[in-house]
Amino acid sequence: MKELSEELTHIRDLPKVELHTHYEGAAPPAFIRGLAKEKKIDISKVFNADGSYAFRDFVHFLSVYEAATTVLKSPEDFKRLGLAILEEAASNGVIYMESFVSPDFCGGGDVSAWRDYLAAIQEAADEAKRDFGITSRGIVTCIRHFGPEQAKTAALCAAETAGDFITGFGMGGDENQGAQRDFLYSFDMAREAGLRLTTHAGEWRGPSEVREAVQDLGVERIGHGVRAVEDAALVDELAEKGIVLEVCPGSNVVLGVYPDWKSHPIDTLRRAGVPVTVSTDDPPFFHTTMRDEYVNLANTFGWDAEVFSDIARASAKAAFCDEKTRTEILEKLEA
Ligand code: MCF
Ligand code: ZN
Repeated sequence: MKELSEELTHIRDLPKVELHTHYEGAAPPAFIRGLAKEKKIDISKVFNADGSYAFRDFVHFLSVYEAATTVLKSPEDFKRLGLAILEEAASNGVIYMESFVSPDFCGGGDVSAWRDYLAAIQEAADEAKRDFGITSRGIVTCIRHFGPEQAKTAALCAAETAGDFITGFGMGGDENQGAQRDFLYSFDMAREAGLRLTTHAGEWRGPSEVREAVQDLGVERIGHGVRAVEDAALVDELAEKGIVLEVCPGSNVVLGVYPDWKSHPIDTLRRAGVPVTVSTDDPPFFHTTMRDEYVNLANTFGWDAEVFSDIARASAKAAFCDEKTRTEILEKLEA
């Protein structure tokens, strides 16, 4: 491996705030393989010969994700996974992390079962805070291609457990199916329960999808949102309203939203005044870490430590956490 310059080493090691990761999507392939072996479940199709996750394109990625998730059966499995994810993130300098968690994979949308899974997820978060110094929160997420009816069960789970740890509600999945407004009932229920809102938009569909996410669902953050760059008026609107983009450049390049890092619009959006943040999405799937994202951004766009510090502060300001926690994160970033 090429040695990093002093400046790049400094950038790589900066404290980071990560707002967009999917709980199961952060599972190392070896972790999933180990559970599959323990439980004697054959998910060999999920892996390449070299042991990495195998997928051809976005739609295939979604089905491989779901297949990998079938080995995560008990609350205890989710606790073990949580500890593994948070330890890895902390080793990349992440001091605060938000994860999408889905009742669909944790009890199938049943509120009482969800409470058991959530208790295990929270135990992992508490232990990781104690042992690795990383603070975390959960965003309950409905899955777009599972449809609006199933999303209502996720929203109910979210509303019933809204509090110190579950602080947001969101939507991921196949953006090419249905419309944002089909999920209004669920987003309204979550909003009424006091949850903060985000949704994946403008990853596969263009600017109109981002506009609909803001106008129809009233979200304050957008997962990805990068294709907003194709509409100058929308870019101005996002900047003016301070709508935060949870940008995951490595994910976009691997899934083929953009052919390479140079073509990625994160720098254009940032220069236009849109609040951009940086995340890994599903790091082992996309062969990335927060350190890799930082180094690639510095190499591609010439960003210096000041740009990354600005981004970390903007991320802390956009975090779905209480004000005391936000102050603590901001203090850690300054230190
Ligand atoms: O951000 C990436 C790609 N775009 C859309 N959705 C997802 C991504 N990673 C995971 N997801 C979805 C997927 O449907 O989120 C769900 C998965 O089943 C998990 S949410 C805990
Ligand atoms: Zn995502």
